[in-house]
Amino acid sequence: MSRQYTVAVVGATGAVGVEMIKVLERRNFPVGKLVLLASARSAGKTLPFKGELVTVEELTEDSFVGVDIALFSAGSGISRKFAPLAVKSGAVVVDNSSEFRMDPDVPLVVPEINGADVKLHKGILANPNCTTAITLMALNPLHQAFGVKRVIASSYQAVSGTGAQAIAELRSQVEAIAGGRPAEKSVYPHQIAFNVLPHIDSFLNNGYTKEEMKMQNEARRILHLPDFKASVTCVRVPVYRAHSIAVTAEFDRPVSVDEARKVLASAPGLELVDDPAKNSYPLPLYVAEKDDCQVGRIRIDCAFENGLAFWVAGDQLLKGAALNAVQIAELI
Ligand code: NAP
Ligand code: 3JN
Repeated sequence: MSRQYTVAVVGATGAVGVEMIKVLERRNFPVGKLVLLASARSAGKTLPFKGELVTVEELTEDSFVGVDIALFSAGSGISRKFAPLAVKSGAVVVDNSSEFRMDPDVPLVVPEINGADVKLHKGILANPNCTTAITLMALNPLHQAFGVKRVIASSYQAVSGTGAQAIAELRSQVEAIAGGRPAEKSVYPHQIAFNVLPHIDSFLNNGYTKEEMKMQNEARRILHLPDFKASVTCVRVPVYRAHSIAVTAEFDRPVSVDEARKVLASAPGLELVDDPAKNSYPLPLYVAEKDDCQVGRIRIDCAFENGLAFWVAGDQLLKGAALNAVQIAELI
């Protein structure tokens, strides 16, 4: 019998954690034992896995005894404290937070792009930011063909990117407004229903947000391109699930729409959905719950030299988080 692993999911009750459990089951990951960890608030709750109910335990310093692989998605603070403890206990950690993404000792991996980097790990591997991962699924094949120089992009990010409470906030605001009641807000600084917020994560001194700078910083590591430049505006939209990104990329070499389509059509983990005459282009509503990202609206950019504009969408809970993390675990 092939080896079975004890796998822990940290943040098991969250928007990402729940998807991790489903992805482990769906991809038939060799899980001998599943350990579900969350805060004390969730201890005793049960979640389904392979036809059985697994009880959630409170995360403590002793949680990782006997754990082979720990998938973390409970935010940076939890990763900072508990990922090194998990490694000390003998586990390999795949972390979804930004805590270790820029650490040179921690590979930052999208398996379809730089899967070979996993072998450089010293116990912790990092999953990129979801908007970055989805953008690079389309940008990297184009980069391999034409050599990317720089990018200008705007994101349209679903509320599930903020977590379970934000999904509930959009739902309750929509219901309140439809019922003629005032919309109450607690997660976002403004009403999200019937609105768009050009504000994701905290603002930095340069005027960008942290979320916006992740694209440039993380892409440099994933693409192994230290001079890559990206100017990004991240926007929260009242969509439940799946992020979309409008990208203009400038390349070293001339590009054509036909060549770009050919390259994108054969890229792993990516589906070409690009027939504007038939109103066919990627939409968050239809890419939600799919493993593959989708790319379309491919056109020669009319402002940049050797420029191409395109639209890419993907389920950020899957390729942007749970699926990518399990793919990394499969590689190790
Ligand atoms: P979420 O829905 O708010 O879930 C947070 C999870 O963390 C819950 O399971 C929560 O447990 C757990 N947690 C919170 N405080 C804890 C504590 N003190 N001890 C143990 N567990 C604790 O958030 P999410 O959307 O799943 O995102 C989680 C993290 O994944 C983010 O912070 C981010 O770093 C990363 N990420 C998210 C996305 C995305 O699209 N959502 C994409 C990429 C990366 P309780 O239920 O017990 O509170
Ligand atoms: O807001 C989104 O759509 C994605 C959110 C990602 C996120 C949320 C809280 C903390 C991150 C992330 O993965 O970059 C973090 C983090 O910095 O760890």
